Amino acid sequence: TPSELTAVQNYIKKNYAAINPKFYGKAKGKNVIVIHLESFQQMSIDRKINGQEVTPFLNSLYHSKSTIAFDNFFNQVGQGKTSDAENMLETSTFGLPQGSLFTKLGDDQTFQAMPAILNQREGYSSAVFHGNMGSFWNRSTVYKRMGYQNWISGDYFDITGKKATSWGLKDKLLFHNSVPYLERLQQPFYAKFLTVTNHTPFTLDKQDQDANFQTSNTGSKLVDNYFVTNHYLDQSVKEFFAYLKKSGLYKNTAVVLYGDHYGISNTDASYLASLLGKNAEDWNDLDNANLQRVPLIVHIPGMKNGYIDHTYGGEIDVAPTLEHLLGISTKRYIQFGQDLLSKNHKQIVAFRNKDWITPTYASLSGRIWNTKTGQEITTPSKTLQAKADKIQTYVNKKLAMSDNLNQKNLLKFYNPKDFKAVDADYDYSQEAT
Ligand code: GP9
Ligand code: MN
Repeated sequence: TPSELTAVQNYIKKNYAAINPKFYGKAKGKNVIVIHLESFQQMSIDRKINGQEVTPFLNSLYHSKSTIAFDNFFNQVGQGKTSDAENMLETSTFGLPQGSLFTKLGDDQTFQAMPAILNQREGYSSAVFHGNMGSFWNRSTVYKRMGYQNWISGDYFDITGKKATSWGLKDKLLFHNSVPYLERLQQPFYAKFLTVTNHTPFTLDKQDQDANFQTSNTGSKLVDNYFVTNHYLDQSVKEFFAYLKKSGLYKNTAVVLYGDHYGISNTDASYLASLLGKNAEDWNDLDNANLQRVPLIVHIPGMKNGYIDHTYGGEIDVAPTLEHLLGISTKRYIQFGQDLLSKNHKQIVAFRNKDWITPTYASLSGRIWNTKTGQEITTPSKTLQAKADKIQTYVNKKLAMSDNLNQKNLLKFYNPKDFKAVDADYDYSQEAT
């Protein structure tokens, strides 16, 4: 009901983190390309195996002076996995406590999402490119409701034989075969590429493997294969950047790269111990939580004061961060995240299961850890317990507010300034293009 909406609005008003004038509008007017790095974890960045970098190209982007990268950026997905990550990035609201918002609510949900906001505020066109069939995760319906003008899915591409894995068109082909569609987009555009080759079980045909890259020998085939598909993903992004430069698009385009969630689950994570300089026998919950870091790399050609930012944040924070970089104010929207570049960012990362992590402490299944020392605090002092309780209340409230908004579709009642409701009247069939 509208009164429930008022409660959310009041909460959001208090949650708002002011813009940072140093970065506001840094990417104004540029095209935006978001590259969703499937299952790609921060621990692979700068990782060397047998003396060789796993992802040399991503590493070069990560350290570029034209990049703001985040090394304490966490995935916050629940059971909706990729679709939860997408939902957070597009809307700055959480996925659901159970299941995928895309599939459970997508058919009649009201979204106030990036494609519509960028279109209405700055005249952006929009498109998603992905090598799996259009109906997966209910995308064909959800994207319309988010205001995506074009949805170039596996239904458009030849995905027969060795051109695809079981998750869809291989990444190198996805980038390559998308070019004719990308070049037809009116600029500025907001385009998202969802990669798939680095998806469990991380199998890759010999012909696509780099004979010069020798992977790990951890005792887990899954882990060893993970680095092989990491490396392939890296090469595919490198090839895409080469195209962007050659076509001239590069100069006018901000590229945002992020990992959606872990590739190596907690069951296999201890096999990473030796690579990470740890003892497998001592592997603990905090080690697992630390591995929930995924990259967020914001590359803005022409920018010279890039750096690696240590702010603790997560996927919920991307939309306000990106909008502010584009010079689009966000105060009027219902967003649960905060601009990562804001001086007022709270640095409390809420996981979907109500666990949380901050630069000093973490709470995992009800146990408290010191994030700095890596030790569990088995008997917290009164002061620390009070502090942890306060953070827990904050986390619970944030998730509950988001769930209330989404489960009751409250945005249907909300009319932000100058926002025209999306009419979802897009034709995604091949014939339409
Ligand atoms: C499917 C791909 C993978 O199209 O996006 O989704 P996931 O299994 O990671 O949720
Ligand atoms: Mn995924």
